Amino acid sequence: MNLETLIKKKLTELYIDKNPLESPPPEIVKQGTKAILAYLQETSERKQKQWLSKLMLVGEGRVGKTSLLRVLRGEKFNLEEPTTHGLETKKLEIAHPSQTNVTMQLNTWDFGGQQIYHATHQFFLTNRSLFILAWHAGMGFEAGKLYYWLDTLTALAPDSPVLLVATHIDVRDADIPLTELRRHYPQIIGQCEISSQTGQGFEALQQTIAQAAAQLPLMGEIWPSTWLKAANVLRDCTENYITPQTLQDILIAQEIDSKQQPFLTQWLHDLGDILYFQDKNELEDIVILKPQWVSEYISQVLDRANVINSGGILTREDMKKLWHDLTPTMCTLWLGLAHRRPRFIAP
Ligand SMILES: Nc1nc2c(ncn2[C@@H]2O[C@H](COP(=O)(O)OP(=O)(O)O)[C@@H](O)[C@H]2O)c(=O)[nH]1
Ligand SMILES: [Mg+2]
Repeated sequence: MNLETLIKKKLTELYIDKNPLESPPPEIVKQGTKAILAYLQETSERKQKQWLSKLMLVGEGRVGKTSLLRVLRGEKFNLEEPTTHGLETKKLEIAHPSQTNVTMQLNTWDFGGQQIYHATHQFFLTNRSLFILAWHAGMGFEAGKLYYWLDTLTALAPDSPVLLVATHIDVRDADIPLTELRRHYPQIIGQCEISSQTGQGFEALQQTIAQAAAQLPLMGEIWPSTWLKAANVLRDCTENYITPQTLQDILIAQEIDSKQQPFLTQWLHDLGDILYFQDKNELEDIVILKPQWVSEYISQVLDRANVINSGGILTREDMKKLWHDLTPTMCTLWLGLAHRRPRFIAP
């Protein structure tokens, strides 16, 4: 008897929660028999492993984040690397540390670090990613504000591994109380010391990233073929943002039923394909399909001299002027966000 017949006729209770199964994923198992069966039915037909996850680069501005990504990608180091504005999203391919012929793909999010807007943290620093927290060995770890960054990551991405990376070791050796830091912040998985200029330390960095990436929750996950198709439809959408209702309509058209939808959208959120905060009141009315677009908006605000001059406080009027092309719903959303956390950190 095939699975479908079982579901229709006989099988109504299925207990698999204490089994050491690789699949279904725990979030599906938690939902009970119906969700498990729906998932199994999907994956039994056609399924595919996806070697995908997300790598976030954080740290102060000019410490060498963009440069280290360039070198990891095999691109040339640029001594005149221009400052990153907003958020740069790209991809990094890296060989799996133990599975032969498997290339993992990391969606990399590289932030322009010198203009940090508090509200962007709750937007962008999503959980279930690998974080690289970079600091400049020549300037010292205090200038790198490691405690600030580690506290932020502990609050917003408590389940994510954090790899410290000391850059510029061609200038000075890395000096840091690593044991003490690791005691305080168990998320730290270690530290790599590199020079993007000389290439020193990159082999170890590559290996450490590969080991950590291979253990990320979504890495090597089995995707039902309908989920893959729906994910690609969403990736190809040209809109910057849509409503949750439109998202639902798109997914229904792709044969993703309402029980599966929250899981698929959570995966896409964790991978950085979309930003959809299903459990945050002021953010749950919008699905952002182009995360870079949000950061461009925030950068516009930060670049405005009057914001900087007034100590980083943005008035409601400023905001209306800046975001005049947004729909009223979007405006309300931004205003709500800004009022919750009305201060910017000065450069
Ligand atoms: N000597 C040296 N210069 C570096 C290194 N990494 C980055 N730089 C330079 O430091 C500056 C800032 O680097 P960038 O990658 O843009 O920093 P980001 O703002 O953190 O992305 C650029 O001029 C880079 O060329 C390094 O390891 N050694
Ligand atoms: Mg940069």
